[in-house]
Amino acid sequence: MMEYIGATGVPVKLEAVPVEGGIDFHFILSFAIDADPSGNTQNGKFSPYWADTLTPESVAAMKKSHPNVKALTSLSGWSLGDKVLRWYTPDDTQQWISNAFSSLSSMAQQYHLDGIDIDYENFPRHNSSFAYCIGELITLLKNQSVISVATIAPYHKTIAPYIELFENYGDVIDFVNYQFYTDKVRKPKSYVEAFKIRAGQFDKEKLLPSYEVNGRGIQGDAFFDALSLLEENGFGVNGVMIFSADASSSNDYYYERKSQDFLLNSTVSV
Ligand SMILES: *[C@@H]1O[C@H](CO)[C@@H](O)[C@H](O)[C@H]1NC(C)=O
Ligand SMILES: *[C@@H]1O[C@H](CO)[C@@H](O)[C@H](O)[C@H]1NC(C)=O
Ligand SMILES: CC(=O)N[C@H]1CO[C@H](CO)[C@@H](O)[C@@H]1O
Repeated sequence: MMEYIGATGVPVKLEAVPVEGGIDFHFILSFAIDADPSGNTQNGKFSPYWADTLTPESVAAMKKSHPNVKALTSLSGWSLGDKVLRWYTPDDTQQWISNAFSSLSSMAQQYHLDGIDIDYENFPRHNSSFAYCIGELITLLKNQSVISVATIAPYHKTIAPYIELFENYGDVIDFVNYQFYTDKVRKPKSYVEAFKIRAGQFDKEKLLPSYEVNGRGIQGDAFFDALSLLEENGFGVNGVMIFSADASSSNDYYYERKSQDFLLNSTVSV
């Protein structure tokens, strides 16, 4: 499981989210941003901007009570306040990588993080530094055993830079949290078609179906019909990404419960 949490500012709590044993459950603290509170970029120095209810102590407690829980932070996201965030080409890529490595290492230690997710959503025209900087950053964080998990979160408009990243650094990328809800497919059959397309662009074993709670794309139990249809079409459902816990508290985490049920059922059936 992949669960984004903390992006909207509501006082969401990790322990409110139902977590089953037997599945790796990744909480993705949203977001760590290379910017000061006014949105000025900091040359790779990332700071935490998730809900302040998600404290280091609460992460430690959740991991202690649920050994299958892992904590990640997602880099960037769409915006900070009313400022839209974008990838920018650092003047000195080595300095950017080094600053990102140090700031994320401190954050990982403070918040007991196991990994990072990459969620840059806007790119300049000349974007070739993205794959290099992010790929080298993940490689270094893994090599120095700061993190053990790395995921990426492309959507239909950001496919090109993420494909470049995946082609060059796919070995260090564990899962693709593709935002299927941005493809606006609402029926199980078209969901499977969309999955096929993205599976061809990334790696079908690493690609996870995703769901936006109270959001865009497929909604309600049709999502679970889509998961079954994926399996019937020979796509193993190796996990589910949900955006986000902030919205799920209003429906008692229905999609988290049912997704874990689905994953446990399919594990049993293998
Ligand atoms: C880190 O990189 C060095 C040099 O390439 C390599 O020898 C070492 O095995 C790597 N360690 C890990 C944990 O990947
Ligand atoms: C999991 O399996 C049980 C027992 O067969 C079934 O009742 C339930 O609907 C399944 N859950 C999902 C989400 O498929
Ligand atoms: C290297 C890379 O990712 N280049 C892309 C930059 O963005 C344009 C569209 O905005 C793509 O067409 C390029 O492939």
